[in-house]
This record gives sequence, structure tokens and C-alpha cells, in this order.
Amino acid sequence: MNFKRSDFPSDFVFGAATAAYQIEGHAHGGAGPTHWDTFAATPGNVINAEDGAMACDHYHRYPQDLDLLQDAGMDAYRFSTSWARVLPEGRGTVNQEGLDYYDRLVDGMLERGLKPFQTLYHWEMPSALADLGGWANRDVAQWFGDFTEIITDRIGDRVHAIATINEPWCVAFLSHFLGHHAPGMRDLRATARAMHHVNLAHGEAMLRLRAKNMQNCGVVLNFDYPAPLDDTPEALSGVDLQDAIFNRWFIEAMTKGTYPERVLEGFGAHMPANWQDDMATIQQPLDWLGVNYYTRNLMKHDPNAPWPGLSAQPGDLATTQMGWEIYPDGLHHFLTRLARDYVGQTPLYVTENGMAWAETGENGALSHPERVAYASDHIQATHRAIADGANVKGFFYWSLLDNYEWAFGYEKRFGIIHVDFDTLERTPKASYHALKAALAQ
Ligand code: IFM
Repeated sequence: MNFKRSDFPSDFVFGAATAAYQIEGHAHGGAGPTHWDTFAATPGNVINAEDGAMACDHYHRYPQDLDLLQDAGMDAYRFSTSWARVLPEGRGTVNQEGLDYYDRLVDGMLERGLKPFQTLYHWEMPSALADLGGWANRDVAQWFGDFTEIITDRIGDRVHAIATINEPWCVAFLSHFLGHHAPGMRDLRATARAMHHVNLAHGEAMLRLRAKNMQNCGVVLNFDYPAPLDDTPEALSGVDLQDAIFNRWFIEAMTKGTYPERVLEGFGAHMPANWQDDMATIQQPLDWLGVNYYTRNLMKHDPNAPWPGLSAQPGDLATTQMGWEIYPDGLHHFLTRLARDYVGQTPLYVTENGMAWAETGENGALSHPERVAYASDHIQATHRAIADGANVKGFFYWSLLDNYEWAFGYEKRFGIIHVDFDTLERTPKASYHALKAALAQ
């Protein structure tokens, strides 16, 4: 790594991130069915039709995983609490086993000196609520608020920070317009509604957290860097529209109470009735903002194609196992831009950044300069953003473990710890050791 801990302010937090469905083993502990179980069971949606039933079995092996975080010298662990594990039907009867599990998990972090960074929703909508329309149903905001209260009553006294929702763009646009994630819809009307309701659910959860006097409440948004494919007006228009849909829709609503006009034009009459009345609920003060950043895309807009008429493709930079271009300057861009245009000195955390890479050699443990360089260059970009005035308070590598990469099943490996999905054996990779060495300095 080309950084050391002492390059950063003494209160800067280094950690690693995971999400419940991707690692826990959803079959364990009385969790209810989710829309990811049935999406995965539908041929063609997920590589090898794999699901999160066993995943990394973090549900049983979390003590070992927390030990590995502690041994690496990490300060914090970003995890999520599964709605369907706590409320198998999404509402109503509580699964005590689920609450007990999160209780043990948080205590395990504290025993090891790790700050718990909780995310309330990282994508596993309970099936019973998906049956009612899930994110397309306005009631989702209240259902999510109720879940927020139940889990907070149990572990809210010990978590260090809480995010409402992880990557609303994926929850709404990727899942209802592009159809790549559960529920696999491709419908403009459902998209317009999901895009609004996910923001409304964020606002409602913030209100419920505030009513319980919770501190350190925020949200985790993802940002992709859109660059023009060429120097035509169509390419510049594509950059602006992609930026509006992907990057501005959520942060603008949450911090300014407005939506970008170009997206509203596309959603047209499909926005929920009287959506304007919800903007005050959505615009809640944030204690911190989580920034997930991975890549850039080259954009072009075709004004004659049905809205949005966008095409995106990688350029000629090196790419990861996902085919994503590696562009650390994009992280610097978003950290400084968010501070300048949206949140001022509100603390920013890089809540996800990392790469999928197919390490070779026994247990994937061979030296792999690509992942080390990726992490190192993005941590450097974070450092530059701090020097340029962004109040960045932490960096979480995605991910602690190789895990269930959604529609890509178990094929794409993001972990700094290799997981053998036959034996579930964990083996720290070269990037784990490199991070550990940098954090020790
Ligand atoms: O694995 C995902 C994670 O769940 C959300 N952010 C992006 C990661 C890599 O695709």
C-alpha cells in the first residue's frame, strides 16, 4: 500500500464492509423468505441460480470474521441487519432468534474494539411485502419505519452509526427499470414510484430514529463517474442525464428537497400523486453521508430513443473482474463535489470501495498486486480529497469476505479474505496483509 495510517487524522476510521444477505446464510435462524430468494430461483437471473441460503455462514462463523477484522487493525465493521431475519413476514411477528443474533454480533464487535456501523436495508425485501408491491407501494415507508424501530430498540444503544438504506439507485432503478436485481422489473411506472418511495422510506426512518434520540444517523448512496464518450453534444447530454438519474436524484432530494428536472420529465405522469408533499419528510438533516464508489462509465444520449436513451460503456482504462474501469480520480471528484455542493462539512465516509478480482493460486492467496493497487490508489484519492477540504472521516473496503455478488452469484470475488464456498474456510489474501501492514504504521 502506498499509504500509512499516520498519514490520516487520528480519528479517521478504517474498516471493511459486508451485507446480511451476501454473507450470513439466510437459511439459518428463522429468517423469512425475501425477493432475492425467488429472483435467484428464476432461471436466467443469477449465475448458476445461486442464492444466499448458505453464503459465508457468517451467522455461525462471525466470531472468526470479527477476529480477522481485529487482527488486521481495523477500527470498524460495516454490516447490515436483515429485515426478513428480524420480521420474517416484513411486519407483525418478530423473530427473536434474529434479534438475538444481531445482539451477539454487535457485542462481538464491541468486545474487539470495533465500532459497529449498521445499515438498515441492504436489499432483502421480505417476500410478504414484495407481494404487496414492495418499493412500488407507498406503504413501504411506514413498514420500513416500523422495522427501524424494532431493530433499534434492540441494538440502537450500542451501534456507533446507522445508515437507513444502502444504494437507493440499485434498490429502485437497477431493480425496477434495468431489471438486473430483485424484483427484476422493467417498468417505467414502477421505477418512478420506487425512486420516490425509497427516498420517502429514508426520511421516515430518519424521523423514527430521531424520535428515539439516535445519534450519528445517515444514508449510504452510490456514485458512478459519468464521462462523455466523445466530444459530441449527445455525449455531454448523456453525462448530464446519467448524473441526474444516478448521482443527483437521491442526494438532491435528501439535502435540498428537490428532484432534477430531466428525470422528472422522463418519469412524467408516473410519479406518485402529490409527491411534492413528501419532500419535507425526505429532506432530513444528515449526521453523516456514506459514499460508495467503484467506477466510471462513458456515456452517450440518443434523443430519439425512448427515455432515457442512454448508453454506457467502459473506456480504455484497466478494468476489474466485473468489467468496471478503475478510475480513482472519480472518488476524489465525488468527495469534494459532495462537500462543495451538498453537505458542506457534514462528515463523509467512503462506505464501499473495492474490486472483484480472480486471484489465482491455492485458496486465492497468491500475491495479487491489482487489488492492493486498487485499494491503495482509492485511499490515496480519499487523502487528496481531505487535503482539498472534504471532511472525510473513514474508509471501508468492500468487502471483508468473498461473498454472494447478487446476480453474479459466487463467481466475482470482492474480498480481502478468500472464502472456499465448499468448506467455508477463510484465508486472508495479500490485500488483507497489505492493509494490515499499512494500518500498523
Ligand atoms: O456487492 C455490492 C454491494 O452489495 C453493494 N455495492 C456494490 C457491491 C459490489 O457490486
